[in-house]
Amino acid sequence: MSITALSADLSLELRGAVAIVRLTRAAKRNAINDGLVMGLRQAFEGFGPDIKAAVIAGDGSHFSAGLDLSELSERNAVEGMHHSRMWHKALDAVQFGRVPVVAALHGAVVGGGLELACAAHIRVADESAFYALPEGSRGIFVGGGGSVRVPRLVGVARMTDMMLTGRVYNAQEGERAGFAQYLVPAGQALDKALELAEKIALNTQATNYALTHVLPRIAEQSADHGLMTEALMAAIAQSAPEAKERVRAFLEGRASKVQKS
Ligand code: 1HE
Repeated sequence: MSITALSADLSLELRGAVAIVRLTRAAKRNAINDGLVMGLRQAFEGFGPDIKAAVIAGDGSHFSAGLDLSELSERNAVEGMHHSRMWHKALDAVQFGRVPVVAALHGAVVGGGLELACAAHIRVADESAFYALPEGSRGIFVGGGGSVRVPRLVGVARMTDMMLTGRVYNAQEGERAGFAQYLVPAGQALDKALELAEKIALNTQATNYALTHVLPRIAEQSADHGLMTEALMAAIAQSAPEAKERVRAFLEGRASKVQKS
């Protein structure tokens, strides 16, 4: 295990094949300033082939309070465009990087913090988590990919309501709505996220690639194109020697069965 401070506000810990990226700006509730955005991009673009899955988490009592509002007032419109595009590149590095990413959520998951969480592939929340898009009441709009990713997770109507009315979803409501795929007791989100990441790290490279890079593209395609892309990906995945060995292991009674949960 090794922990590296990537900056004053971000750390990287390696646990075998799993990387844990932590926001370490608890005093400011992990509000995301420009340095943090760029640090996130660097961290997720920097994984080598030994890293097979990642977890993103926040120190302190909240996952993230979103955009660092103290930096907002200094930008004109064009700078605002560049700023938003900088977030897009960073969160694309999370979503379309080398590895599946599990977000461990607790406390505030709001604004840009929610946008970051939505760039992960799986979200695990503990009972303290709450979700909001306070941009609406601050007179601004999402800029970190939220208008693309949030509706894909929970629907346009929910996002519109959250931004127009300031509605806050608690942890239970958030899980029902689809923000989180797992809901665990307070304080257990990171452990659960790590457990999932360790499982994910054991998948074949092709499976993890298909799920993180190909499935979201298929979801954007017409049914006809989607089915063709699916067939191509299925053929690639099943032709890999690791896939053949895994199927053989099952047929020879060497692999686990699917167990009722
Ligand atoms: C901040 C920020 C921030 C806290 N930028 N400094 N996001 C928001 O509108 C959410 C704003 N934050 C909050 O509603 C609350 O801080 C929390 C519910 C998240 C946490 O409350 P609490 O009581 O635990 O902490 P606090 O006392 O409000 O904040 C502690 C410190 O963090 C305080 O600074 P201090 O110097 O007085 O100690 C706060 O000012 C500071 N802080 N949140 C800057 N967001 C890509 S576009 C995305 C657009 C958005 O994300 S807009 C939504 C922004």
